[in-house]
Amino acid sequence: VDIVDTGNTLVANGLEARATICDISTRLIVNRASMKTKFDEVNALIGQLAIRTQGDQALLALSNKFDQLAFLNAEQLRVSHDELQAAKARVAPADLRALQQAAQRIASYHQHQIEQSWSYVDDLGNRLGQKITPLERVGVYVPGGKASYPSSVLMTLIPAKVAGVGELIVTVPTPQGERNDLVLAALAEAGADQVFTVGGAQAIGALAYGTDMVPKVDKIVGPGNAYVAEAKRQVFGHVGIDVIAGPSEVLVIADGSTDPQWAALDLFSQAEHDAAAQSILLSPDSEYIDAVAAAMMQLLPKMQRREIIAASLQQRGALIKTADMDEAIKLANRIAPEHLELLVADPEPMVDRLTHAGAIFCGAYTAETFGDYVAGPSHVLPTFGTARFASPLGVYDFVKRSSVIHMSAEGAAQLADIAVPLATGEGLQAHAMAAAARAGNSWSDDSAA
Ligand code: HSO
Ligand code: ZN
Repeated sequence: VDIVDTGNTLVANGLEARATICDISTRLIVNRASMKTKFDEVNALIGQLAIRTQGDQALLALSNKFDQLAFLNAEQLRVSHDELQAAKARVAPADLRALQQAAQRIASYHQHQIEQSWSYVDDLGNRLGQKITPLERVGVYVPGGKASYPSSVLMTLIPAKVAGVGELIVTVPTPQGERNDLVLAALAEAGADQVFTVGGAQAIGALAYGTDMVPKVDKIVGPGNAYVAEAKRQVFGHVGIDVIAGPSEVLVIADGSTDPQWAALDLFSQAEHDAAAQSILLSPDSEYIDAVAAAMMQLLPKMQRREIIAASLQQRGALIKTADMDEAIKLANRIAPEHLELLVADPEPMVDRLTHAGAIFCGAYTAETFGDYVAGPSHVLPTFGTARFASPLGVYDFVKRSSVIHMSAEGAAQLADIAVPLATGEGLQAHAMAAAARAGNSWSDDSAA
């Protein structure tokens, strides 16, 4: 698809960060980073060849290999509760307080998501209901290395805790054996039950199938790289999973009323995560677009992660002039972004019209950063257009529902009249007889006819 470039401005020209300014949307829609699948490699690691057959032996060997460790036995991959507490004690008090305050707010938000069991009695005296049960054991994958975020620990474990999950098993890779105190402190704070310094597909395999050391879980949640995503896809069905995560994205819709620097910083916030991350601005106001572009140019050289920001903007960024706000809304729905920022004077009426977005950030003061850390909702969100069918990670991901049916004598008598012909129509005689018996009727071939 062609890029229609207005040619008048290129963002940060000369600073190697040219987000294209264009009139149409097609480019960015096709320009999402590809989701590479690693089917064969992952299948070999977790499949018949390794974790499933050799368990902890394979886990140890693969962790030593991929994370450059030199452990002699698998138990060394475990992080004890004492170690978690020790890490917490090493964290600067101000940082610990920030973690705890964020944790508080995340917990409060998720309290609102708690779903209650319910039941009602119908006019025949039958009780019908739905019972909510938390999952017994959940595995949480915490990314390691350059994307090791204590905030993500809170954003995954706290919704699970609020849901009442019985046991939380966490895996976090530690390349070169480097354990991140803030991550461990967040794990202590959020109440992880068992923690293993294991990553990649092997971590997912261990959680899904269990080893002597790592307990088998019922569901695996949390973001990870392409190997982790593929591994989750492969174990799905044997265990539950949340979503297959792709690179992070922000789409900003602006009417020109917000300080262009604020918009520039929000676009940078997403870009600084990863060269594959995507930041897009939509605005009907071309002067505003130029002002944001100018702000980006001015800010970029001062950014510590300017290389990553520049790479992300160059590959996937775009500042797009739309005909009007309506077109911006239509495009946003088509893109179904992970994060949608409305830097507009009156955001509320727009929210109703936005159907596909992981999280919607309303108004000039709502930097995505607040959502990333402290507002309350989980920052684990559907990426890659999956907001068309998926939701943010939430309490509902950590519970399941059971239907509950309690028939009364009268209900059985009445509903047998419906069940018997349906069962008979399906050729299932025992079904028909089981219902007829409750109605005090002996089932006969006549009633079937
Ligand atoms: N924006 C990221 C989450 C994050 N930001 C973690 C900072 N730390 C993906 O939603
Ligand atoms: Zn972020």
